[in-house]
Amino acid sequence: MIPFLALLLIGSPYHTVAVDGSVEEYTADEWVLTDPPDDSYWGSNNELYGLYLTWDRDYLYVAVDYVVQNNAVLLLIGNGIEGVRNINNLDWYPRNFQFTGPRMSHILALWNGDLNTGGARKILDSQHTQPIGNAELANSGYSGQRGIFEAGIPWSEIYPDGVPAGATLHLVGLIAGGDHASGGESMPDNALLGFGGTGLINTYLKVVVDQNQDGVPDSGRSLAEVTEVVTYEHRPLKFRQLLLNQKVFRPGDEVRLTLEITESADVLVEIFNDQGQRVYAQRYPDVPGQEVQTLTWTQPDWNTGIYILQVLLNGVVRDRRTFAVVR
Ligand SMILES: [Ca+2]
Ligand SMILES: [Ca+2]
Ligand SMILES: [Ca+2]
Ligand SMILES: [Ca+2]
Repeated sequence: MIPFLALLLIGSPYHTVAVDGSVEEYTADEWVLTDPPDDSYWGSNNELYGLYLTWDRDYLYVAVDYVVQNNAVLLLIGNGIEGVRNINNLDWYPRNFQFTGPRMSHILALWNGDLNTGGARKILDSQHTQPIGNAELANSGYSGQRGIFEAGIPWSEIYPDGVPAGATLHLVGLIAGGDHASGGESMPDNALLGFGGTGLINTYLKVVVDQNQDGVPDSGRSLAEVTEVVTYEHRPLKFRQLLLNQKVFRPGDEVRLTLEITESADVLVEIFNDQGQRVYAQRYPDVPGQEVQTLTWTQPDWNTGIYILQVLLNGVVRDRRTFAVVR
């Protein structure tokens, strides 16, 4: 057994592969996900077949085996430090997916099998992305023709402040429609991903990059040892707490809203007067779930009257509080 195990470890990270749209160089061990060839909503022209992954000291290498026609292929990566749980408001490949568990910090995408319309970007916040510097990209697919979307991403771009001890990635591959559309195919499979509406993602490939916690991507480890498919519990988005600090305000008073929600969401706070006119609106993108948040602002010089404060989560879940302004 021991010589056999030793053999298995050969060819595991560090392994430098050519970013050329071919998966020939990957070992069987680096073929980390196999997805059914017939489980896409769209049928055989829009399928994910598998994911290959390895790394060397400087680069993470990923390769998506896919076919698409008039759809987008996405590979989302969460670095475990930062990112978003809703990618529908991004300035690049916005799609109607929400992520339970890890936040997504990097996105690789292409449209209709064409890398000229694609690339690799870092997700800065719920609206902004920026191209990953020095990313190597290659694609051998065409519209309706199976191929490989392969990328080499510098660790220094995934972890600009250095690889953290115990670094762990989460990845999920998706096929989606056009801007703000959802999807009908994922790898690993996601039981909550239907078609249309918001695509709920809670199952990922988890990759422990630094198991020995020394702040350096590990070498000499089998990918099978450090990868697993994990599912995080999806909690329906709702309010746990919504408190307004006062029932009656005077002009100049600080308004303090205490908020706790079950899942991370975009929060829109609006105030309406008793004529139904909106007199205040403030958007807070990607407010974390399961944490008490305090939002404060100063009451401007409004008229005496009764007002309704409305808080809207992801544009769908709402709650309201009534307050008065006196002079
Ligand atoms: Ca290759
Ligand atoms: Ca598939
Ligand atoms: Ca699938
Ligand atoms: Ca290490």
